[in-house]
Amino acid sequence: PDVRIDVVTIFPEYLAALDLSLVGKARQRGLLDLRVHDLRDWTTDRHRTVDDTPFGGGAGMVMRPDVWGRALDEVLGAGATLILPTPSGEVFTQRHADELATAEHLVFACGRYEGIDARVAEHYRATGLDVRELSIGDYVLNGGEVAALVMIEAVGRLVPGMVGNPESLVEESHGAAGLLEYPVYTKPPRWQEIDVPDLLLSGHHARIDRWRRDEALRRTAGRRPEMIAALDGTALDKHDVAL
Ligand code: 6GU
Repeated sequence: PDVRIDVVTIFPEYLAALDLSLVGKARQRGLLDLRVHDLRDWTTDRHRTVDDTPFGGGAGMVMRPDVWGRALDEVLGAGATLILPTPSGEVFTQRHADELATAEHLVFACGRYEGIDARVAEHYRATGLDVRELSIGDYVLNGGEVAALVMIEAVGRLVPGMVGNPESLVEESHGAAGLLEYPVYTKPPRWQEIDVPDLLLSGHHARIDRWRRDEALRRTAGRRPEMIAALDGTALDKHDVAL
């Protein structure tokens, strides 16, 4: 396989969705070697304990570094990238997805409770591994499992051979243009008394391209003004709509 992904979690069933869709097909076709592990397999006590109370006090429980250490020592290989999904991480973007799609081996360590003892990230960084603490946005989830699903789908669809139509990788939101996508329409041409814009049925391809760019610009300015502010000086020209 071209790509190896391991996920370590106390809820392996949460990752069942990976058997479906593009990721599932890539696995069936042998492009992707994806394995999900139960962290409790590396516990040593009768109760299979993975957490304990925080030093310094405070609410909740913290995941123990010794259990994570035994798990990760076994799952990590020499060239692996270790991903720690955490709301305290850098915000995961398409740039991270593009970069991680070039890695040979990704290991996701999914924390629950108040997080994983900070020495885990520190230790594996000190061994020279690429360790990434990544958040999927500014809201709080109960654990890293759903975040890992999000990142695996974003990375997985970039793996060569996983997307049927290569054009769909080029022409998409957050792509090269740095704009949101234009609105799309299909049949029927009239639905709930709403018509598809006439121009799209006209066959005037140059005018359609112009209209789509203007709609993308208007939509981006309205919904994501910070993306317009981040465009470089060459991104807009005299033909574009005034924003
Ligand atoms: Cl990666 N984990 C958790 N628990 N909450 C999050 C998150 C990650 N990203 C956004 N919220």
